[in-house]
Amino acid sequence: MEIKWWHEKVAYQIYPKSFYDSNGDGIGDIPGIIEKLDYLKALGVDIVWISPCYPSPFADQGYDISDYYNINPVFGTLEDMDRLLAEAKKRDMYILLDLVVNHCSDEHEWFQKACEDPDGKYGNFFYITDKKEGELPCNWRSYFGGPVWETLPGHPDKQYLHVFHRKQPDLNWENPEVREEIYKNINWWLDRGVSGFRIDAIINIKKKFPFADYPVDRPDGLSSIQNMLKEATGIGEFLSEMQARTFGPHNAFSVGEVFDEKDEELPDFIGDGGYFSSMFDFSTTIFGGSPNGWYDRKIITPDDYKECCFHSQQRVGDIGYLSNIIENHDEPRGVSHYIPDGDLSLHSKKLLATMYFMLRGLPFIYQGQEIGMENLHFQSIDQVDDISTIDEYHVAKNAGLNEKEALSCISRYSRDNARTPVQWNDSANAGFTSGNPWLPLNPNYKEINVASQENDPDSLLSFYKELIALRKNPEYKETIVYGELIPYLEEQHNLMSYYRKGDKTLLVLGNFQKEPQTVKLPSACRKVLLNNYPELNISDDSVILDNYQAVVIEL
Ligand code: TEU
Ligand code: CA
Repeated sequence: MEIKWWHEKVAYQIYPKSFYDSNGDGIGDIPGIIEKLDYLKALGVDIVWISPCYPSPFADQGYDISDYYNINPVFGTLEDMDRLLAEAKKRDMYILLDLVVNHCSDEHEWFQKACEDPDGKYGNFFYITDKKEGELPCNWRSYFGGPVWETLPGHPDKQYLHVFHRKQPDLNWENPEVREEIYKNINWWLDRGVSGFRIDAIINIKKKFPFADYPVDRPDGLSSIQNMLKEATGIGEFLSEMQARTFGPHNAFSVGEVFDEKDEELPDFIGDGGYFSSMFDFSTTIFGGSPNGWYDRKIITPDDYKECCFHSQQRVGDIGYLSNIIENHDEPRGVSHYIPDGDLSLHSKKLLATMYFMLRGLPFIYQGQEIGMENLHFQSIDQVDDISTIDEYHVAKNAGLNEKEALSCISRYSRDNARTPVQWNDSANAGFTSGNPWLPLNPNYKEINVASQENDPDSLLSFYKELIALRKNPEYKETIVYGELIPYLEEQHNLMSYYRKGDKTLLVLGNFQKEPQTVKLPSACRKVLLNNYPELNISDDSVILDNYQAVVIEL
């Protein structure tokens, strides 16, 4: 694997609406990000990915872009963005933007023009078809519920395709003019000083033609998009063209939101000269998923968690470099998701942090994760803002769940869990805003907040700093960044342990349960590099790990 500038880094995701509000309108903004750059620098972060901050009607929180060349006034101005890029540069930090090009907003000029003249140039920027009485071109279900087809505004005889919300019409990647527009925009941002992109929903850009029905998989009579995607071939032509025209020549970093790729495609996606620099490992986030919806998901256990991580690590090997996460803006909070109910504690949060952070790959921290922010417990569906959660609530109710049951399933998986504002301190609204926050805060901010953890050497925040410092320690960097990952005692229940082997041999051990657990050692420990307890009960050939104890030792 060719060595690149991003391999040794640590990345952090900002969801701008909920990060930090500088002007009291209740919505986070770019000046707010600038104010907190020193906080991120002190944490040890190098790369910052900012979820969409472009003009948008916010039908899907900015993942519906109406102008690719500007900043949403609610977040600031283009000058603010330039200032952010300059301030980041001063601190040796790198800014990534979100590239949302499977679709744009229905309020984008292109779509407006397509509605004015569906047979003209812009009609061909989208997938527009003639309507037939009582019949859709195909039975695909949009990700947010209902058919992917919607009547074209002003044209009752025509319809357009949207795999997400109806306010997110899909762009027609088959049209070279569309691709040119996209590359032009990417290069425009890269030339402005952006270091790369996180690439949204990218596997959806290649559709299977002609439009056809797939097996119905829910009572709504529709079929999941995934059923179509499995049969759509040829995405590689688009992705390699994009790489060659944009990221490649700029030596930019790109991380793809890629799902369902086959083993044999991995070198094309993330091998040397692949479509992307990296892609997220979603194996733990999608675990237990059901075609029926969230209400029917299997709850993940520590053993499942471990198997998912090891499986991804093994299939990627040294073909490329995964980006590792425990949460993002589409997921519940990692600590609430992966730590069994009832076991949440400072120790278990530190264990989870250790387990994923020491994997081979680029670790991403999602805002608030470093202080252990937890899921919100929804009292009613009226508290929910997210369109995906509202859809899943109805899916659960239509399947026969009562209100309480439906609410409990969406509470577990809702995207809004991760979208509540960052908890900066214990003052009103957690110091996030001096106004009214756009989404309610998690009421636990009095206990869980940055200020209370900043000067506490035992806090989760301090532990994240230790993890990052270990990754950057010149003595261990080579091993942690590039070393091979080999599972150890894989069969031992509720134990997650693995070697990292490079010029050193490290062993990462985590007792994923409350009861103490004895673990045999393959050889004597030379040095304890990290421990979420003050003590370690260790001999030459074994160690007894306490309640959710996690350690990294050198052999
Ligand atoms: O998500 C893509 C995606 O595949 C979603 O279906 C995701 O699995 C779902 O949101 C879970 O409920 C990306 C963005 O990350 C997401 O926020 C956007 O809503 C979506 O694309 C559309 O742009
Ligand atoms: Ca604001």
